[in-house]
Parts: sequence; structure tokens; C-alpha cells
Amino acid sequence: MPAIDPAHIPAKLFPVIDALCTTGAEVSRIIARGPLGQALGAGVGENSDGDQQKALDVLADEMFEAGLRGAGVRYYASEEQEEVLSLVEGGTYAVAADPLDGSSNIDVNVTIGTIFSIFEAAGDANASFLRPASEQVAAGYIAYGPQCLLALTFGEGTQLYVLDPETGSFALAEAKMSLPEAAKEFSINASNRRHWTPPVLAYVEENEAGAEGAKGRNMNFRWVGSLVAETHRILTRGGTFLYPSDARPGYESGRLRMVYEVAPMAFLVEQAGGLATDGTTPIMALTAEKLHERRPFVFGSRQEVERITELHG
Ligand code: FBP
Repeated sequence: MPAIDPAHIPAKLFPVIDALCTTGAEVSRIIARGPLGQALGAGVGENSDGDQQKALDVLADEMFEAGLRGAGVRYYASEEQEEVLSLVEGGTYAVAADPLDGSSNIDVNVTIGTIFSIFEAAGDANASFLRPASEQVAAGYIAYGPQCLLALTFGEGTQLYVLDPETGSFALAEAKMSLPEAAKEFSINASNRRHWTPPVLAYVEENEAGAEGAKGRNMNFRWVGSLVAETHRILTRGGTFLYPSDARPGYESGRLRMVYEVAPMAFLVEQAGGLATDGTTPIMALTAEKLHERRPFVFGSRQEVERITELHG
């Protein structure tokens, strides 16, 4: 049985998507066993960006690399590896992945995920990823939460799948997700407030002023610490997410990576009717210049993202 219902997937991309789903289902099983299996949240070293690597970061990376090699993928770029890996000579596609997103939540049973972005392989390894976000042919995330979910786009809307525990295969739950225009919630790591730029501070203060303020309505606040969990909530019921640039050393371009996190999530959000920017410019109009570069990231309900752009003047 295929790991995902093939009915709504372009045939030429099916082997890659099937491999991502097969590996995702295995990772989901390992996460579900948690400490019964191994210490998934144990620190095991640092990645090329100096971020601490957890055991599950490395395990998931190895599993996706092996799965994609089996699916004939040409190049694999991972948040956990410094360089692009050349997998299968003559392969058609290049896949970038954040094998395990939200790693600070591994040990506390909060939703974590895998994020991926697919391009047609270009002449060489780096050129296959250092290109406009609009050249993605597919993107998605797998959320390891109460349900194991997959959100997926090929540029014709954003689809939602659920891993059916009875069949072990991803079944279509929604052919076209629709991100609500208006928002009732916003998300930002408020512990960084003293480091924010004036436009970001103004937006948050507008929300905090609520019905008594210029906005004239209350906005609730959420911060999970897992980009996949925040994105899924926003795709489902609207809202805004900001990981902006701030004054902390090393955070001049925010925290999230353009190739592995920002570009694929922007594709999914836009295809569901939302907006995604770096504060002013649409992410899909931007080009990655370095493999592990970070970009400020703002996305969600159209009205809110337009307001944030306005505040950035
Ligand atoms: P990784 O776990 O893949 O490094 O992802 C980064 C991330 O955990 C996002 O999932 C999340 O949105 C953000 O960082 C949380 O950042 P902070 O710890 O600064 O709140």
C-alpha cells in the first residue's frame, strides 16, 4: 500500500512524496514511543550554524536522506548538514528539509515536525537551492502531534492529509485548505520584546490594546516554539506569526532559515490564501543567497500581514 493516496499528486512527483511519507510515518512511530525507545532529546553535538543538535534531529536527518536516496532524488540539502548531498546521478528533483522542526519541544510531548521544499534539480548542487522561492515545485510539512498530519502544495492550493493509524497511510482530509482573512490570534516570542524594531513593537502593542485600542477588537496570544505547530494552527483558523529580525547578536535576520523553513511555509500559506513576507517583501519573490541564511518571517491572515507591512512603511 502506498504511504499516501496518489489521487491528488502529480505522477512524476509521486515517488518523492511517497518516500517522504514513508519516512515521516516511521519518524512518527519513533516519536510516539518517546522515552520507551531512546533519549530523543539528548544533545549530540552542534550543526554548522552552532545550534545544538538533538538525537532526533540527527536520526530524522539520516532517515530522510536514506528514504530520498531510494526515491531517486538528485540532491538533498538539510538544515542539519553543512553542504548539499549528491544522492542519485540523473535524479530529477532536489529536496531541502528541516528534518526535525521544533526540537526544543522533543522531550515535552508538544507537536514537532518535518518541513520540506522540492525543486527541479539544476546544473549543480548549490544552484538547485540558491534560487527564487517561486521556483519550488512542491512544499510541505509533516506535523507529529495528536494526529500525524501532512500539509502539501504543488502550486494549486494546499492539501491536508491525515496518517490513518489503521492503514499506516496518509489519506486526504481536505483538498483545499483556506486560511481565514481575519485573525483572532497572534504569535511572537514575547521574551525578545526589548530587542524588537519599532514597527514590530507597534503591531504587538496594537494587539495588546485590544477592543479599547485602534484595532477595536481583542487579539489572543499563542507561542508554541514549533514553527510547524504554529503554521498548522494558522492555516486552520487564521492568525499571524512573526519571527522578525531583532537587535540580538546573530538575529539581524531573525532565526528561521530561508531554504528549509521560510520558503516552504510561505508557499503553503500563500496557496491557502494567506500572505507571507519578510516584514515588507513577499517571501515568494525572494531568492536564497546562502544555504543556511536566515530571513525575518511574517505570515498569516491577509489583513494582519498587510497591516504589518504598512507599519514597516
Ligand atoms: P528548529 O527546531 O528546527 O531549529 O526550528 C526553529 C524553531 O524551533 C521553530 O520551530 C520555532 O518557531 C522557533 O525556532 C522557536 O524559537 P525560540 O526558541 O526563539 O522561541
